[in-house]
Amino acid sequence: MLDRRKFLKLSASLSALPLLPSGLQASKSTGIKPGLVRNGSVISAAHWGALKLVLKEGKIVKSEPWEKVTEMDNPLQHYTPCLAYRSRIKYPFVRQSYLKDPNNPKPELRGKEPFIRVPYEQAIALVAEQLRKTRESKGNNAIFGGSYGWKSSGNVHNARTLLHRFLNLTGGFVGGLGDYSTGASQVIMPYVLGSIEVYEQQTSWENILTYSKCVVIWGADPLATLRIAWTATDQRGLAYFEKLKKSQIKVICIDPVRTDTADFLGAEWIAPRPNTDVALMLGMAYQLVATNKHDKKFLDTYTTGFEVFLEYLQGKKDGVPKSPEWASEICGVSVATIKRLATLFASQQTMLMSGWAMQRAQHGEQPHWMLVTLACMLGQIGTKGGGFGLSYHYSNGGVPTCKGGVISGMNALRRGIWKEGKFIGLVSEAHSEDVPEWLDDGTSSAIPVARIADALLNPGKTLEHNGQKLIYPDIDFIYWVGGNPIVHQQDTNKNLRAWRKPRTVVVHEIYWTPTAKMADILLPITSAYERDDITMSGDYSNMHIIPMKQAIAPVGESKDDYQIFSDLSRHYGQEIFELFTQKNQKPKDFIREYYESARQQTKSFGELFTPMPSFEEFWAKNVPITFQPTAESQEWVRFADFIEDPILNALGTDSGLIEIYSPRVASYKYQDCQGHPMWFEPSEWLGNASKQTPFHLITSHSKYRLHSQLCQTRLRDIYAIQGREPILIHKKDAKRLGIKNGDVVRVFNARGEVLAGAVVSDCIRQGVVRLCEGSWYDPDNKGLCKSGSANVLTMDKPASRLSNGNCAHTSLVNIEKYTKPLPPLSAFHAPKIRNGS
Ligand code: PGD
Repeated sequence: MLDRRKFLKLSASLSALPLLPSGLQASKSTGIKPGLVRNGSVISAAHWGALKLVLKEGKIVKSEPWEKVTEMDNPLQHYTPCLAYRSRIKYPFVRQSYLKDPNNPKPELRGKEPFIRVPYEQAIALVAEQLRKTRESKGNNAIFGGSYGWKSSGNVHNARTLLHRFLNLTGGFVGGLGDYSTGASQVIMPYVLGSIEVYEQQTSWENILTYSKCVVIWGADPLATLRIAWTATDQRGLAYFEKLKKSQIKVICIDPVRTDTADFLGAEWIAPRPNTDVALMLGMAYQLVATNKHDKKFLDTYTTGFEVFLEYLQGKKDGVPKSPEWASEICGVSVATIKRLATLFASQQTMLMSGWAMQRAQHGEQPHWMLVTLACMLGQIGTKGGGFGLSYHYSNGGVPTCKGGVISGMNALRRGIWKEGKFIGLVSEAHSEDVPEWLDDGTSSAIPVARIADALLNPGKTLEHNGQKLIYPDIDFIYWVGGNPIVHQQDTNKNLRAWRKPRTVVVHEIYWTPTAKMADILLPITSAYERDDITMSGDYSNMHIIPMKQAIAPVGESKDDYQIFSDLSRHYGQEIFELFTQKNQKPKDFIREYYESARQQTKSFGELFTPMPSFEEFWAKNVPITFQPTAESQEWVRFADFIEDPILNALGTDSGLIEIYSPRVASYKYQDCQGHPMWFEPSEWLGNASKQTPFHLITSHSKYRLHSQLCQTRLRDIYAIQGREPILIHKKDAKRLGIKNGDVVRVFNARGEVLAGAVVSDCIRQGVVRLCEGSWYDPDNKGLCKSGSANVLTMDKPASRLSNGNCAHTSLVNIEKYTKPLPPLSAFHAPKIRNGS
């Protein structure tokens, strides 16, 4: 809680007269926009935190965290000087055949033939005309605007929402359901717990440090993933892990890899085979029942369906008791360890912190459903320091929420109704975005995000999804902004076939990413450092409001997504332009509006509160505002109110209780996701590894990137091996294959092949290899990816009929030493361009 002394100190500092940053001056000779800092510093933000950017002669020369809150360095914060300038798309481009004849654009040549530089106005007119043509000839459901991606921080320049705003106004589009991060969990958890759970605030770290006796980090590497957050990281999650290290709390990491987090915390490492955690948990659950250590009172009071699950657990239905012996055969963890862990967890306050990787797999609904079931059997949910948490590794979950103003952001508005080329008005509130009334041909208005390649290839196919039947629309126009789907989607070769099907692909990108190279019409975008914006930090903590001041002039002819969509809106008439721009507002007007509305919220909070100065003062001062947590938020326990009174504070499930058995899920009669958590054998795992594919591939998130972002910077020099993405391999496996540390290897399966650089180690389970996702796809003329993009090897199957989540961590591969001459990388260069630079 903020005491009065701190409050007065803060008010004094905030009421200081705004100082103009040193060197604030216009320069005609350098072309620096008036108002930009030429020599000095500017505050901005990225997913990797609030940044202080140092400028020299109008160029970013240094980048560092605005505040230091942990001893751990976050290397992502230092590479803005490189990120701002390297691999930039400087001009609008159109693919050669598309420019020649958009009616016969030879989509099979997409990504293979040269681009031609065109004037900006021509590119805009072409997008407007071709979009209109597709709507008229094929309907709104031929336009895919799902456009998934992590974009950049900033509440105004929110690329995907801006795209949706524009596509909504001009008639509608096919969107995406769910996300890649938690595709399986966010669908099953509402049935089990009544909320998606994965993006919920966690029991506060203060409680963990005071009351937990054991912390289990299950399939997560928070030291890597807490370097970033959806808004901008507040960095406190890492600081709490530092405190965990200093505490007496026992830490256990269950993961096929001995992660940086495990090493840092000095944790006990338990390495199951990938994709077998459910079997491991079932073995523990069996042991709890066998030793009468399961909490019957908790199960009776707060859950439903345990008896159905118990029959399965004890093998009453299938004759297979899910004993520690049975589990050990599948997961490769010893019987003694399974029994010991079950006893340990039951005997003391244990917090099961799970990551999301294990649900990014075939049958991905099961691990978190089973984890919740195990936690129910332990009976510690809703208590201080016990239970489970699905977001301690992400966006600083568990950092107490601060009391402060909340900055809102751009919205997608509602769909415009058009008749015979005329705009009639917006659909009523009653017809929200979720209502597919505008897709009048019976196809689906949104498809699960990871089914995109399948949908492009199979129009008209029926997809079972979460109790419904969806029909794939016939997509003929892809509009993508703020994402890198050629890298993020599984099975790249299938994805490329799919992307060569529609007539038109429009992409807005900052960099020459593999997705940008697959565009027909390509518009160059400013980076976050070339535009004004505003963001909050923390996601759960709402700790800071950060001014994101433009630091440098736009590179080349790049423009903001907002500018481009505003210009496109003009092609649809003045009314659409005014609706899109909210009566010709500039980005700065939105920033002011969001700030002022947050300031209004805080006015009712009383004097024990960090005050927000006027917008002018905040903007001129160029310093983030920091809010403070309250005593209540520091003591907050997830599910405490439900545990206190499960009738008054019932969960949002059908029964109001935690559903270990869900009659509704059972009623869908899906073979691959039934009424309670179960072990299913994946189609590719070590249990069916063969001579052709003996290794299980896991594709974790790199600690040196945010997915594919930052891949082109000098940061890559720190970790790449002979320019290739590192692949972690156990030393015994490497020895058998004659592979040495630093060798380049070929990793392959029936889906494709990549080059990678071997890191030989004992910190990975034998038979498992790890190649992090996100390296920019870089094919040679036979399709061998020279840089090591993991998704060339992964499978594009749905997790199950329930969620249709992605299966990024369910693949078998082979690996061999690469002995041919090394092909040079081309991933970070511009492709062939005619008439341009
Ligand atoms: P990013 O690399 O962040 O990956 O996939 P995602 O597409 O989000 O791509 C963002 C792109 O947006 C970058 O190319 C960046 O330049 C661009 N961009 C940034 N700012 C702007 C802007 O203002 N305007 C425009 N127009 N563009 C901008 C990530 C996805 O990958 C996710 S979320 C997950 S969880 C999945 N994880 C895995 C995995 O674990 N394993 C595998 N094999 N595959 C995965 N794929 C998924």
